[in-house]
Amino acid sequence: MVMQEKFPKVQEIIDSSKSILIPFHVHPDGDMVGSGLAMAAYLKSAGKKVRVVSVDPVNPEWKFLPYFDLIENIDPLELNLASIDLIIFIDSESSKRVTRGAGFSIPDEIKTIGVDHHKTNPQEFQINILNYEEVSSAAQLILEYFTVVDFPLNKEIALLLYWGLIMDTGLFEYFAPSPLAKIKAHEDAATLLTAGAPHDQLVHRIRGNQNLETIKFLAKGLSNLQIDKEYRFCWTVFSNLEIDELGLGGKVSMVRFSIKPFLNCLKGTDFGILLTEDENNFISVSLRARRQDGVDVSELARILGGGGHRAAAGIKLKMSLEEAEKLVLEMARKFARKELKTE
Ligand SMILES: [Mn+2]
Repeated sequence: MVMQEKFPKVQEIIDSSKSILIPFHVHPDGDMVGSGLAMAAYLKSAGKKVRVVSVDPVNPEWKFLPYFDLIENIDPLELNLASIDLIIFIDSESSKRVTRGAGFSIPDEIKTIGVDHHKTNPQEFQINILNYEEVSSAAQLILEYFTVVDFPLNKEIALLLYWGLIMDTGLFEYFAPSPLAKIKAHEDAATLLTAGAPHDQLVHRIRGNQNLETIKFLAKGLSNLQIDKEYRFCWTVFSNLEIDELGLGGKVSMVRFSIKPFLNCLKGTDFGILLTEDENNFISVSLRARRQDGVDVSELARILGGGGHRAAAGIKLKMSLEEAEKLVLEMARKFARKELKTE
């Protein structure tokens, strides 16, 4: 893979560092948590002092993941970085993704490595392991690195990386960034399964472990779904009030994923939009394209100040839900006008 030439340098930087920080991106997803913990396990086995911090609470349902107890629910902005030699940003396009507000300024003497698979990544770190064409998750880049540096995959590491892979690929039902990436996702899955990743157990954690609030959230989201037939998209909106009524106050980021598969399944649409008020008075906007070779929703995200992939992208807006809905629908119609119609 293209990135392998950078791996010796990554290893050299890790070797020369004693104390390493892994900050999770906001709304840490399965790829962030699986990849981050696998990297932490590797660093610990190499005798490093490791801190794993997350500005947002990590889904408590994921406590079964090995090394979960390493995660500290702390905003990296509150850390004293004096003793840190190296920060490894995983699944994060920039240092701004790991905190809120003004962003995260890193003293010059601290080294930085980024490991990411988002096309819109501006490569601001000292070493950028970025591949958005051949892989579908950060977990696969970590797997590639472990393979190159001969770090043996035990069951726990395989589980963590497989968790990242299946969560980012929606159990392989996703749109891969390229035909090669689709093949590689399955090849890497085979490697991780061979090393002991428990597929059935993990699928059960995802599919067979819903609570009633999540199902009601999904039902509400689906009943709020609207369609713009002219511009060929659908959207659904969640207010904080509706979220509170469902007993999900403060937990919406954890159940949002249940609606996402329905944003790109409607006949007569090219893409779908989900708007939710999140815990910190931001409006969180998720975009999903209906076809991999259809419209590029990362373009719409970019216009609105966000980012992501061709078929899955997102934006955070600092405004009221009503204003956000108006703005996003207006821009979506402008965007749709320029795009080719697909059936
Ligand atoms: Mn990811």
